[in-house]
Amino acid sequence: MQSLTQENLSQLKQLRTELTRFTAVYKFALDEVNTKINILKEEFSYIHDYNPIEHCNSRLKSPESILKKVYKKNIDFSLESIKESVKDIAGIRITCSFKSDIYALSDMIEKQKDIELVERKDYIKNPKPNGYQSLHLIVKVPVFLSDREESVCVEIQIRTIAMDFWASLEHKIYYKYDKEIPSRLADELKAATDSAAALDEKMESIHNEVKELKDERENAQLDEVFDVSSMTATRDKFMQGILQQLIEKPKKLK
Ligand code: 0O2
Repeated sequence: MQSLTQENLSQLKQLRTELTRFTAVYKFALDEVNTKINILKEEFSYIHDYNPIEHCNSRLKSPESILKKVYKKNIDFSLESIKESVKDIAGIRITCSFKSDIYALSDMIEKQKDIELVERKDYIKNPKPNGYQSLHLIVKVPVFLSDREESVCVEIQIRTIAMDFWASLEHKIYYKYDKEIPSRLADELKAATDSAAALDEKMESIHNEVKELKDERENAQLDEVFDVSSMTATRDKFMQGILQQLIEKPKKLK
């Protein structure tokens, strides 16, 4: 890595200040996507009796880590090139209970009219060599400012609780060993990702079985309420009552 000159350093300082201003628009984009996710979450809680969203966290990349990425990717030190090349300045991570929820949720997000899908990386269907699994979407959302409209990138990572557990542990190990994970640990991590995937499969199949039982029970209850034969019997009884009254009334008049 080449050392920084005095000129580079003062350029960096200036860029850092500019970056703080620059990231404000990403915060607004994050707010917009967070609102969308919260609406979905609340709609699910009010209307459906099941919520696919377990947790949702968001973060803005700090100016320091944006600069690190710029340096690592050898990008021009200009806001225009950063905007073009660093797509995860605004990031949202959503954890779902089950794998099918991830795809259902990403469909709901992708279908929204004001969302433009820029990139979709499916590390669930194609896990990374280390075992990392997650669905990554890079979307653009419009941000309406006082004097202009900007289309801003937000990275959305969607994964199950098990995938998230694995990724945060791997992340800690990765930094603990300064990105050089000993091969024994790397193998164990790889085995752990298979166990996490098996757990996801098992939990989802149990969930589906429980759902089927619940649906069957609800259908049986509905059948009872709307039982045709008992409805016919009630109607017949009602009609008989009216007939009886009609027959008895003239008698009383006599
Ligand atoms: P941070 O601090 O979490 O933001 P990019 O560098 O984003 O332009 P890349 O690497 O192809 O291009 O993007 P990718 O594969 O979509 O990964 C982006 C983010 O996914 C990473 O952001 C991590 O958050 C997460 N991620 C990707 N691979 C792994 C992995 O193997 N393990 C874990 N734990 N997380 C992963 P950053 O910027 O690397 O870090």
